Amino acid sequence: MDDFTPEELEAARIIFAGNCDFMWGSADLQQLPPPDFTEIAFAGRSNVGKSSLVNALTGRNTLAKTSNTPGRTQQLNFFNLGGYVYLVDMPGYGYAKVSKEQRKNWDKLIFEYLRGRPNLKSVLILIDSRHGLKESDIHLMDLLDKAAVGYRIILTKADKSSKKQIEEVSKSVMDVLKKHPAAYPSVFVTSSEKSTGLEELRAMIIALK
Ligand SMILES: Nc1nc2c(ncn2[C@@H]2O[C@H](COP(=O)(O)OP(=O)(O)O)[C@@H](O)[C@H]2O)c(=O)[nH]1
Ligand SMILES: [Mg+2]
Repeated sequence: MDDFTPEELEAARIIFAGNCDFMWGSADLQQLPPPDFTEIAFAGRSNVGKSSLVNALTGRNTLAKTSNTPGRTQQLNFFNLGGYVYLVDMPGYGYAKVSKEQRKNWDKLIFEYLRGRPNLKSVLILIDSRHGLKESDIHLMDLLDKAAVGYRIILTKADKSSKKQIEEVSKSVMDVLKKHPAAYPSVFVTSSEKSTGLEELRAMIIALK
């Protein structure tokens, strides 16, 4: 994990405690909000905890809709954090019960968004700390390498895994990251449930800005 000074942590805490409003939901690329601020996108498989992490970071339980049913968020949801940053809750992937047609639409929407968004600073790829990287995660990493958009790996649901499991998953993720040019070579461990790693993640998002 990255190191931050107490001042950086406090500044980030204040920003995240301020306004954060749902701005926009886009199911196609003709309707993106103007690229006025730096954007940080939350990507990952369905059910990995994207919406929960957006909520936990902003301290709002119902800002992003969470769900027990995988595959619910089908659009790009933009949240305006304090007029500084857009947080983007992305539609999940890797859910088995979608049609080929839906999968193709997802790929197209995501790839075009990733390639064409000038203010997109970084993509946070969320990985379940119990399961590690799956093929669909590697597919996204390849897309991001191609689009030359930087990304980082965030492990989620740390409260559900043992320390040993987290160490093993982190190590195997790091081995894969070394082969990916647009990846930042570090792994962040979080739990939205127990607020683990959230202070540092807030500071990291502000530092990326
Ligand atoms: N134990 C635990 N469960 C979590 C955590 N984050 C999310 N979940 C649960 O995982 C499920 C999917 O979360 P959601 O945020 O909707 O995932 P998304 O599809 O990636 O947006 C929900 O039932 C959440 O309550 C976490 O940190 N710990
Ligand atoms: Mg979601």
